[in-house]
Amino acid sequence: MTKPSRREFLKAGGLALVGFGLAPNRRAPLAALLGVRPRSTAALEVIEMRSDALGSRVWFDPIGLYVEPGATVRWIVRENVHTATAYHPRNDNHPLRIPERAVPWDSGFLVHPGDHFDVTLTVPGVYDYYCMPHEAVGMVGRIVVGQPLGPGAEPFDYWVGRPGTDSWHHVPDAARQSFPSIAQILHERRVHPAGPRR
Ligand SMILES: [Cu+2]
Repeated sequence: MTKPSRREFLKAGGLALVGFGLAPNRRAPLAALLGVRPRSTAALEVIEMRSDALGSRVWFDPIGLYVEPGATVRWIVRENVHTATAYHPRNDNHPLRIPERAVPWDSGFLVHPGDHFDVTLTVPGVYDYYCMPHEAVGMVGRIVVGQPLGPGAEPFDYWVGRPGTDSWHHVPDAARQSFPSIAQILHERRVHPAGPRR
């Protein structure tokens, strides 16, 4: 399917150039440009930070996302005030739930609709993140980058009893219940929040 349509596209481009009266030697580079695929710009995936009018329901949408390594994820505020914060001890002693070699992020408070924060994810693995003011009510999300690897693929309490983890906080119950499974993310690629949150 793609080959004939691309040929048609080139043909159309060539005709258009003739129509503009360009000299033949000007045609080649332009036609080549038309034939070349758009330069591989890494994907940008958008996650919305949502809330109902009263602020009694808050959520990320999608709550589960699969991306290829190198993709950039953008969190953008639609309503209310939120953060996008990686599960990492550097973020207020949260347990490590992103790959060991990945750089943790914390957006800080995003307060106006349209405010956004970008992170480029290069290390394969599972990345769990939360919203600082809303983690306790289950505003969390999960991204799988390439492969379901690393601490984020472990059970929530995998670290209990390991040296250096005494100060780590447990993932709150509401958050545990909100995370989509890795299997569902791999299957659906974009997982939207279930039930009344939509
Ligand atoms: Cu929030």
